[in-house]
Amino acid sequence: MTSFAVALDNALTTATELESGSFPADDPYAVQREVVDLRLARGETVAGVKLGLTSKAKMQQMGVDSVIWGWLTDAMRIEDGGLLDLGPRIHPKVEPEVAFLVRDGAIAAVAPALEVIDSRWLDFKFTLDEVIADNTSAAGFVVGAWQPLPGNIDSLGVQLILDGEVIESGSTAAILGDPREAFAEALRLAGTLEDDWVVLAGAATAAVAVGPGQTVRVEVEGLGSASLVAS
Ligand code: OOG
Repeated sequence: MTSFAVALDNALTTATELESGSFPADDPYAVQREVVDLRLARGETVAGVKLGLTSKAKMQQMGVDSVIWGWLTDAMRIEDGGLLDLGPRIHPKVEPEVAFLVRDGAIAAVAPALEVIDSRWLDFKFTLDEVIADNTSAAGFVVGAWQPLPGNIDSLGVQLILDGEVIESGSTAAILGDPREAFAEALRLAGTLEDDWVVLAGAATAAVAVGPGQTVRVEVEGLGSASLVAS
């Protein structure tokens, strides 16, 4: 176990930040795996994988320019309409996404989804290697009702709604031109995708900070919505 992984895990469990530049990472995905293994050792199980920085909006917001991926665990799952407990978080943000359900290595269904990201790096300022080591900021996710994959999955309107007000809007086209591309990338990067895993395709818009008492909802044209309440 590297001291880098231990420091990231400590930042996660104590909701404290690390400063960019504090650790060298020769192989950031190996550090990420160690960070996830520490979670699994505490009894969490793998629930799927997530893609990050699949949209230009996110690449610009974060100042990095390549697709990254990380692991989702069961402890990150928030039921649709459920509570996001801010207590153990540092500076959570929410992103509107679509989720895919895996069956036989392929897409079995799609749903509107929210991802909660909570970088363990101070002020969300990190290098590409640092955000990869930090399991790509993964902190939580909400998946709405599963639907059959529509033919126009590459051109659905997406809205992020904070306390009833639309604050970000975009299209599933922002996700690598077609969110199915994100699924293909996830399969390529993870090597294998297991039945019933969730694949989060990456944000369709920039991320938005969420605070106590706020309700966040994603609406994806034709697919419905999913929400959480921060407390
Ligand atoms: C990195 C994770 C970004 C996405 O969907 O683009 C991400 C970050 O912005 O902290 O998950």
